[in-house]
Amino acid sequence: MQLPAAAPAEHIVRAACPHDCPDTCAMLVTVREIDGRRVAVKVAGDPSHPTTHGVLCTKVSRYLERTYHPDRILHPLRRVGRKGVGRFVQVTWDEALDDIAGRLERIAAVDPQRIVPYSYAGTMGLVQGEAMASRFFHKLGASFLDRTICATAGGEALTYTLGTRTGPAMEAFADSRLIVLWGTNAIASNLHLWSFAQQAKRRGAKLIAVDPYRSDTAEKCHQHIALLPGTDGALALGIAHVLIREGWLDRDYIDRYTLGFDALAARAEGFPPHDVAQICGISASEVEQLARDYWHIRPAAIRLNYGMQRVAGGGNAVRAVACLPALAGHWRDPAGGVLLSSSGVAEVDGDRLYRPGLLAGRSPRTVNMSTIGEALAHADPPIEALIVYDSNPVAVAPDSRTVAAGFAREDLFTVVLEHFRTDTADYADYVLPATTQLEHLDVHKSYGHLYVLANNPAIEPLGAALPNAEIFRRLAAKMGFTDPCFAETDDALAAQAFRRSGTTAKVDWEQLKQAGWQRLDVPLPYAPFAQGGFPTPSGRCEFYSQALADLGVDPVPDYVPPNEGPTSNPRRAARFPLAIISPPARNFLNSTFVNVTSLRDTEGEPTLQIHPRDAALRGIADGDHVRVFNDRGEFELVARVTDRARAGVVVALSIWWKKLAADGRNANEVTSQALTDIGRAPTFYDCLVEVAVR
Ligand SMILES: Nc1nc2c(c(=O)[nH]1)N[C@H]1C(S)=C(S)[C@@H](COP(=O)(O)OP(=O)(O)OC[C@H]3O[C@@H](n4cnc5c(=O)[nH]c(N)nc54)[C@H](O)[C@@H]3O)O[C@H]1N2
Ligand SMILES: Nc1nc2c(c(=O)[nH]1)N[C@H]1C(S)=C(S)[C@@H](COP(=O)(O)OP(=O)(O)OC[C@H]3O[C@@H](n4cnc5c(=O)[nH]c(N)nc54)[C@H](O)[C@@H]3O)O[C@H]1N2
Ligand code: SF4
Ligand SMILES: [Mo]
Repeated sequence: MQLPAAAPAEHIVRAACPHDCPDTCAMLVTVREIDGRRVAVKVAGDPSHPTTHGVLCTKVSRYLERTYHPDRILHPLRRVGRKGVGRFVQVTWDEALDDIAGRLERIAAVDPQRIVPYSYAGTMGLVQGEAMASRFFHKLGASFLDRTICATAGGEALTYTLGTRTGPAMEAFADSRLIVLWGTNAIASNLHLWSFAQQAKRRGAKLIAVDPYRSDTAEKCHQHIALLPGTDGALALGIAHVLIREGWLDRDYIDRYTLGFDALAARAEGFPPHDVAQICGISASEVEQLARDYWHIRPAAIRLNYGMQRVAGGGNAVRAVACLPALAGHWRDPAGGVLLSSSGVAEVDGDRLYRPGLLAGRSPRTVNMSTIGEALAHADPPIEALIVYDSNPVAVAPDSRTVAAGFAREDLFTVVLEHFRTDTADYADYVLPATTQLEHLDVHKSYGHLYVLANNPAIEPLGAALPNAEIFRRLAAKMGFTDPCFAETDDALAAQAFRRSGTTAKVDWEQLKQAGWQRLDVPLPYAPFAQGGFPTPSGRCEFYSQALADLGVDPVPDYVPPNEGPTSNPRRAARFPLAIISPPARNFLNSTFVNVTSLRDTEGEPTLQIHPRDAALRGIADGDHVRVFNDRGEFELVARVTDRARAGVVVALSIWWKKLAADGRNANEVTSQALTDIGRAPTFYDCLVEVAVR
């Protein structure tokens, strides 16, 4: 850990928020010298950073409460009780790592693919994320993990259409005249984009939310289109239908920069507003009006978020929406187009950072993290060891009963790197104490803006905690991995994170550490597709994708109905008539922060928002304890009878720690392991249930 040797009594450290959030804020940490120790006394947003604007969200404003939490795991722990119970004894690092290395070596001697990493975005840092970890697993020859739990349906769909993941700059939303917030509760999950949308609103822009739920964000928009979950593809094709019918088309843009207009027009022909209204559970005039606004109010920007792609047809829906700006010519303006993710812009040097060369010609099987329940039960060869870091699968993975049963297998060896005793840590054979963002070094790109950031360590690691990269470095040493890349420091890892070409050509790690953040080398203003230039195989915006056709997927976006809905599965819908969605709670970040008391107190308790009509049909009154169930499982919450939930849809803001809920369960008891049409991703919001008073 490189800290200045003689720090002044109080100083500011430039840092970055590590969380899985598109805003990737630049943070300033105030550090005070107390009794010869550095203590972080304040975190704040960097006022000079153009998207952070000096503001951190409520969650990360409490980062000190999280870091100095009395429940932090500060020493390695070995399990002594039954799996799931969470009884551990403290051991030394050497004891833990010797035993872990021995166990992994014995399994690897039979077949290293029986060892599986399980990680996601607990930290988005490139160093503490996968850098040393993937070197370790590559050298070992462990199974690959397909990291699909969040974004691959939309991310891949967007890439098939536009060739990459980018869109208008976050700041540009201030200049939009029409903003469609499509499947996003930006106030909760994209606060800084919301503040640019607010600026636009003050200048007279119209804001429209497309969301089954009247979220905090939808409530503050001029209009809210409350469609049924999983029907967005139909709505987007309905808009295309009207645009084409009315000739509201940028013919020049379509001719020069798109591929497959006729095929898309033929498809959209089948989605007249009246039919779309039936599918989406809205009115035909809402479809007509949205299309009219989308053509006449310019510039028009769509903020699409991952909430709308967690359904069977999530990939096709994202493709359908992503075609709209090209039809109407909105990409011509920096404040127009569609933003799902900007993660394609910064160019990570994967070969140097992750060293796939260590595989030395082996090509291990791939395990999909979204079906980990199924994989733990039936994978062949079986999974014998799981190394979990930056993730809490027992709380966040779908079909939780199956997942928990898998983690409970006595013949499974599980190591969890964590800050806290999460639901997952309770199943570990070893829990290894990891540092938080204040205690380690990292480098960050963003999926919501166009900057890279440095995270300088502010304080020494608490207790015996170690950064993830150091844990994998030490484990590599114990396993006898002597390749020089395992000796590289975190600083050296950060320095090789980005390509020395393209948008990251000018990123200099020494400078970045000093400055805290740097804009990627992209034009200002940023209008990535103003003159086409789509990095697809055809160089055009692909309404028609040959690459999808080659995979046996429909090459033209279509409406793929939910797996669990009245049309696709009427028998199931008769038994379980309500669709449940479990989108992010404002004061949690996935399952992170649920154990921070002040934030949990603000969220209160797990609640189920239910429409008065649906409540009346079941004799449910506000405040009743209700049971939500289907054939996969059940969980309990307190009913909130409110028309914020549209009829037919119930809302359980998430993701609660199971053990902090009264019944020890959360929304993933009822979600399924079914995957999306594109991207092999989970379908959390494609789920039918019934609700009853307990
Ligand atoms: N406070 C907070 N911020 C977060 C997170 C968090 O847990 N809490 N999670 C982070 C993560 S991991 C991610 S991936 C991002 C983005 O995460 P997203 O999942 O996009 O989250 P939101 O934008 O909060 O909410 C999505 C919205 O989509 C709506 N929705 C659900 N189903 C459908 C549908 O079928 N169609 C449409 N149109 N809308 C639907 C929900 O009602 C909700 O209002 O947010 C990140 N930021
Ligand atoms: N029902 C339902 N389920 C969902 C969703 C939903 O909307 N509804 N959303 C889905 C989405 S979008 C996502 S992205 C996933 C998120 O799932 P996960 O990626 O598992 O996210 P978290 O639940 O926040 O868990 C991250 C864990 O990493 C730990 N961590 C943080 N930093 C570090 C570090 O530096 N080192 C180590 N070792 N650990 C660290 C945290 O303490 C935390 O326990 O959940 C998915 N599950
Ligand atoms: S969670 Fe998001 S909004 Fe909050 S501080 Fe981190 S990056 Fe910023
Ligand atoms: Mo996510």
